[in-house]
Amino acid sequence: MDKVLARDTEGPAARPRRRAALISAVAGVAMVAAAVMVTSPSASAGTTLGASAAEKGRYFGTAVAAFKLSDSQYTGILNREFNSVTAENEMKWDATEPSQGQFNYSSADRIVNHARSNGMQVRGHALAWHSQQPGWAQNLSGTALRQAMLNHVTQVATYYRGKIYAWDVVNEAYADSGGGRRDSNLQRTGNDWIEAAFRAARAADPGAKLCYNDYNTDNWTWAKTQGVYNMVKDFKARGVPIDCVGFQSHFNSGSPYPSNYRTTLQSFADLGVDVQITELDIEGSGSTQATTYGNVVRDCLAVARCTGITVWGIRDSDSWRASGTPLLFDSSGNKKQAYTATLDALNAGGTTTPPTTTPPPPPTTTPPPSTTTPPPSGSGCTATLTLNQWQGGFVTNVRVTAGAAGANGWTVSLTLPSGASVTNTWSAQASGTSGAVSFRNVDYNRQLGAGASTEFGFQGNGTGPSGTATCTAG
Ligand code: 9MR
Repeated sequence: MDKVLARDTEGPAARPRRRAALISAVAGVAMVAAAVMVTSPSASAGTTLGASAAEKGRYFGTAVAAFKLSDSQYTGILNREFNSVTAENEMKWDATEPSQGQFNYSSADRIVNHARSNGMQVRGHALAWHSQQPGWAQNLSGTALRQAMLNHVTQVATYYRGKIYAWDVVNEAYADSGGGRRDSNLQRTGNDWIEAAFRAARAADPGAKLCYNDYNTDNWTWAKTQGVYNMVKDFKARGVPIDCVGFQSHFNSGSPYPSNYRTTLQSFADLGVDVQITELDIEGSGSTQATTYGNVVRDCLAVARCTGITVWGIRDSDSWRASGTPLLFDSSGNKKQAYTATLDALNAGGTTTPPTTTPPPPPTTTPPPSTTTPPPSGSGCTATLTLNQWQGGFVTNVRVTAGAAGANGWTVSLTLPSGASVTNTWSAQASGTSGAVSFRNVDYNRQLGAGASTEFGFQGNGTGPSGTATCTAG
């Protein structure tokens, strides 16, 4: 972070926006930003979205399209109102790695350079996603796809190391209904693909906050929201490096702003992650739309760990849903009622205490098993269970370790406590859901070298198993 701070405060272009640049550079150390804000009040404070949000220790951002940066009306509003940007498409896999191993950052760099020279921070979007994959990745599967995805995460996060406030490491991995994972080529590489992506991102850029980002996770009662919540809870319990959850918040009549939105934000925050509103747009017009924008802002300000809001475009004509006029500026660049309601809500926000953000922990490697069962001396394997239990449910992670002869295939068998049942398994094939159950390797983790290990896991209802289980090699 030191290097970033020095870079951000040095250049002449950065000076006019020094306060915002500092916020950007010390995003992980909000108290410093607060001190700067207190000692150097600006005449523009509270008259723009970015300035007003900064007074509350938060950012106000927008999605930006690189090709629009030559539109002076567009950049005029961007530079005046916003202190954070997200590349609308330019950092996606198809844009940054159009051919395998050949990286192209030209469009993304235009956005990052514009942001940095105007004192704005950058949200990175998105490293691993089932959509907008280049054709070559769409044609991969299994280990080849897993390795390609991890390489992509590593390369892109390394290239932008020190310049990104928060990365959407994984985007939209949950199914629209049912609360489980979305089927995708990435999901088919093994349920642990998400945590593998987070670990790779942390190793590549330890200073960036690492987010999981999704849509239709705003309503606390929806199964999808609960599915993501349980994943984050499990990640926190097991030390998977996740720092934040992004709520896209594309609201319309089919997916309306829910009255329990604040509950959702607070509940996730209570897991020990920041929450961010990452792609906000609200279809509608006039006072109804304005009121909803105000409600969203008030909800974010009410949650200490809601660190910022990003709208998904500047003018209605810039929106992916332009006909729904969902943004804060009309197609001529005029401020809408929604803009005024947003600014008023920001200015009225109760607290001036910025969220206290803890710096992300150092890079983590795969956590060791909770008990140290030595690998078997010859053929065979061992299985060590780590249980994350909560009221009514559990996640058990299993570390399989091969003996000195290695393993070409493995099966873990155990007996679940009475009343428990398995609802979801990753990185293994389950047989049975209650009583005596077994888990067989899948393709990518079938072969284990001498003493090597792999992890799989399962989720269930009731009381989960812990300790050790029987492991059979072959
Ligand atoms: O706004 C983006 C649009 O220009 C692209 O055509 C589209 C392609 O998938 O992606 C849009 O942005 C999406 C974002 O990356 C992820 N969440 C949903 C957004 C709206 O579709």
